[in-house]
Amino acid sequence: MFKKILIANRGEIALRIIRTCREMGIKTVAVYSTADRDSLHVKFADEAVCIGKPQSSDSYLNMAHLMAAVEITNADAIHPGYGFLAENSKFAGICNDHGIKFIGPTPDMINRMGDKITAKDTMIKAGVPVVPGGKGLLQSVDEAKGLAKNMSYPVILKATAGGGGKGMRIVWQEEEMEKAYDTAKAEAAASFKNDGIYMEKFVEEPRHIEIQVAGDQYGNVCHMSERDCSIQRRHQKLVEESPSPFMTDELRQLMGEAAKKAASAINYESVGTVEFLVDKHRNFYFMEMNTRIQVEHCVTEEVINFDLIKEQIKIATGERISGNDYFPQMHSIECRINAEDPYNEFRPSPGRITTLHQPGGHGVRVDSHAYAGYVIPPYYDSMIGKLITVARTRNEAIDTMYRALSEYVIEGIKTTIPFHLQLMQNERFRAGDFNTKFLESFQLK
Ligand code: MV4
Repeated sequence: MFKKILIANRGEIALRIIRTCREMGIKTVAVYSTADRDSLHVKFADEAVCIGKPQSSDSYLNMAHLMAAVEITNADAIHPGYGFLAENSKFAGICNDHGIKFIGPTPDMINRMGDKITAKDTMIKAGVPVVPGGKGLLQSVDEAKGLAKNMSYPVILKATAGGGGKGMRIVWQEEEMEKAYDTAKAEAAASFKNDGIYMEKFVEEPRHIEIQVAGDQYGNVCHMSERDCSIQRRHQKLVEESPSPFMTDELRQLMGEAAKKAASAINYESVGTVEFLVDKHRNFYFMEMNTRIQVEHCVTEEVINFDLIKEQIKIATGERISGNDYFPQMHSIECRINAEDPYNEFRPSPGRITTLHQPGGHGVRVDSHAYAGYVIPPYYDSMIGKLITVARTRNEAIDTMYRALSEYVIEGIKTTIPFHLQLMQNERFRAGDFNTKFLESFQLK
């Protein structure tokens, strides 16, 4: 087992990882930028090393600074959390070269899922359903027009180096193709230094349903059922839940097996997530695989009663997994508490938290690095915590969430709490009647 893990991250996920390490008897090293000097992850870790200036490129993304921190603290493994370097194959490779275990998959696995055309091709060969579309990169506008005519409009253009919605263009008719093609290519080049784009049939009003998986170093894989992440705004998830209100036992079986096939196809090692689009007829299509722990992993932990970070660390040490799948025993919902103003287009609202009271009680979990007096720096993402509830039924989990949100007091900054309070009372949300377009028509009162 590892003796000391360096956590290459900040905020609630750094704290989340420290907590599991404590339970496992593993020492922790926090790293922090000068803007995070007073952050909770710094106080709760056994050791802490400053790795640079506030800008992520000078600190949490700076591989040389991180490796120096590993060296001076004698850590034997790095946990990357999510975001920052979590899906950076170069960083995973550097860790390996220095004899430091990167707690996650190998660089090759990251690369095979990081390039979306490669990932899709791998899935087709493995027999995992993918959205119908063109084979490989588009070479010209004329090719794009021909393909789109064949599969019929609407279609969607995506960047092969993309993911998470960046650089996508929906094209409804041929007249729009030339402009969409050029802007998609230009955006891809600017965002990813790779202007490769490809085409898919546009699936209208889909749900975003993802399957948690785990694989070990010996080829065993299992799935841990689904999370519904359809409540998103501009590709930012706001609410996640497990199980999905749209799920059936049969669909879970099919999607679970498909997700395991996806993981097995790259001999996946670590915990990971296979994202699917699900249409109204319950057809499902592979979208992408996230080769990291995700923000919303907690709802899975609550419904299967299982510590995913502990599993991730155990797999990294070479432990075997049983290979048994996990099915939801409870219902869990997560609301992301962001320092944003929901009345003002979710504009970031950094600054000092003057008063803080966090909810508690039966069925309530708060994963947060916030405390009274904490100053939220403007340099990083605006999530200051996750409120997670668990109950036997979806209705009860929603009722508990409404009660817990009502107890939450955060003063000094604007937060997404008013948005969540209204969503929990929304009839369509309560009926489970939503898809990825739901928030476009949601009006905050
Ligand atoms: C799609 C799609 C419809 N059809 N692909 C958005 C994020 C990126 N991972 C892929 N995305 C989409 N791909 C086809 N062929 C619709 C989306 C999409 C979406 C997906 C999940 C959650 C929210 C979304 C919001 C808008 C569009």
